[in-house]
Amino acid sequence: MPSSGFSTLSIEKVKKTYQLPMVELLYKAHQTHRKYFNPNKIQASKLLSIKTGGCPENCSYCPQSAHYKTGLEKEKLMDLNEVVSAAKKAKAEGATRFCMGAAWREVRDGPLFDQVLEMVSTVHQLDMEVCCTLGMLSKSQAKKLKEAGLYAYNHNIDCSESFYPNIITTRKYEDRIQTIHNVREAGITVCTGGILGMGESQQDRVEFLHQLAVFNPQPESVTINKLIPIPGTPLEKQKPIPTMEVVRVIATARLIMPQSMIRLSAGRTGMTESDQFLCFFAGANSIFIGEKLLTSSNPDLPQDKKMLEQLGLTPSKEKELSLVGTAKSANTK
Ligand code: SAM
Ligand code: DTB
Ligand code: SF4
Repeated sequence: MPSSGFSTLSIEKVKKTYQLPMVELLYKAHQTHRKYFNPNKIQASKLLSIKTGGCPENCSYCPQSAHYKTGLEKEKLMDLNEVVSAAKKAKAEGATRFCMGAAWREVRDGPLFDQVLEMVSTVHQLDMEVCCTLGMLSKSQAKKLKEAGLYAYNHNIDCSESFYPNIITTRKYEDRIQTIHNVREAGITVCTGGILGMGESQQDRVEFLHQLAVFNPQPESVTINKLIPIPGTPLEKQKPIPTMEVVRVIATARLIMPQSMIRLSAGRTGMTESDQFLCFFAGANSIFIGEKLLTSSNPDLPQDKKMLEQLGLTPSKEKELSLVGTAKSANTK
C-alpha cells in the first residue's frame, strides 16, 4: 500500500479536504476512486461471531461488553463444523471474505486459540479471504495466525486519540496501535477503522482519518461503521450522525487512502438506499452481507440484492476490483 497522495499529510490538510464544499469533495473523491477501482463493482464480506458476549472491555458502544445489561446471551466458542458450514453458506451467497469475531479483550495462548487457528486454516482452504477480529494480539500470536492462512486482521482504532477515553477506559489507544503493528509485522493485511456518531466532534473525525492515513504502509482495508445505538449501553440515546458527515468521512478517506478498500460496515439498516449510494459514489466499495453483523441486524440479502441491482453494482472479489497494474478499460467506459 502506498502512502496518501499528499506529500506530507498534516491534520490541517485532512481538515481542509473534509471541509470542502460537498460537490467539490464528492467530485474529487469519485475521480480518485475511479483511478484505482472499478466504480461499478462492490465486494461483499460476511461476519460471524464465533464467541459472543461477556467481554471484559467497557467499549461504550458494544452489545457484547459484560459491563452493560444489553440482554445478549453469552456463548462459548463455536464448533469448527458450525463455522465451516457458515463459511460455505456465505461463499454461496456471494461473500469473498469471511470474518470471524470474538468478544475477547485479547487472545490467550491455549486450547481456544488453537481452535481458532484450526478454523482459520479450514476456511482458508475454501478459497475465501479469511479475516479475524479477536482483540489484542502479540507478535507470536499474529505469526501463528499468518501461518494458519489468515489474510486480514480487523482491529479498530474507533475514533481520535483524544476522544478515546470518553468511549473506552479498559485499554489505551496505544494498545490498539501496537496490535496493528504486530499484525503488519507478521505479514497479515490490516483492516482498521472506527465508528461515527458516538458524540465526537468534526475535529475528532478529522484526527481519526489522519491517524488511519499515516499508518505506513496504509491499511489495505478501512471499516467505517455508523453507530448502532444499543439499549443498555452508555451510547443508547446517542442522536444519529447526519448522513452528509458519513459521506464526508468516506470521501476524505478515499482521497487520503486512495488504494484502500473502504467498507461501509455497521449501521446500514439506519440508512436509506440513497444514503448508501452517496457512500458508494464517494468511494466505499465493500459491504457486509446477511441479516446479521456480529450480533446486530443488517439489511437482509434480498433487500441488498435489489439495491445493488438498481444501482448496477455487481459483486466482485477484492483483488478483481483494483485497477492498479491492470488495463484501465473498466475505468474509462
Ligand atoms: N473484540 C474485538 C475488538 O474489539 O477488536 C472484536 C469484535 S468488536 C465487536 C469489532 C468492532 O465492531 C469494534 O471495534 C467496533 O468498531 C464495532 N462495533 C461494535 N459495536 C458496534 C455498534 N454498536 N455500532 C457500530 N459498530 C460497532
Ligand atoms: C467493523 O469495523 N465492523 C464489523 C467488523 N469490523 C468486525 C463489526 C460491526 C459490529 C456491529 C455490532 C454487532 O453486530 O455486534
Ligand atoms: Fe469487547 Fe470488542 Fe465489544 Fe470492546 S468492541 S466490548 S473489545 S467485543
